[in-house]
Amino acid sequence: MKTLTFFAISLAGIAILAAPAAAQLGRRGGSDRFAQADSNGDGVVTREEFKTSRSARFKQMDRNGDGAVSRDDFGRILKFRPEAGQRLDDMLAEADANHDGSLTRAELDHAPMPLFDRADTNGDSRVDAQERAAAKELTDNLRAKAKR
Ligand SMILES: [Ca+2]
Ligand SMILES: [Ca+2]
Ligand SMILES: [Ca+2]
Repeated sequence: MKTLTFFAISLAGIAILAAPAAAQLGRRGGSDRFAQADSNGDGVVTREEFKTSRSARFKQMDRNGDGAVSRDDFGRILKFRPEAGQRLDDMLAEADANHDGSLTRAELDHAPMPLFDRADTNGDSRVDAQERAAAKELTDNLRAKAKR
């Protein structure tokens, strides 16, 4: 009975992770980050919106609520969902300033936003539909090249 309960809990954990992961699956780490960040749906993502969305993702990933995102938050889930581990690695690579494998909120708040900066080609701290499309094309091209 005990193992069954544990299994149920694991499944629940996976389901929680699966929802955002599924939303990201189409274009992992690419333009969907902007779609998610566009909280007022006007097609333009401001730096603030992007930052807020990243912070929400942090909250979601800090599953044990200790104020930092690390492998501790995922534990055995990484075995079942390698893409969750990929997302974790991406986030750490982007923002873990002291490279200790644990991303604190302070680190996140001061982390650069290379994805945003690359997309914001005219540097007005807003990524509009056109810039988003261009960024997407660039990502798609890179991906196509990588496949060759
Ligand atoms: Ca944590
Ligand atoms: Ca750190
Ligand atoms: Ca812009």
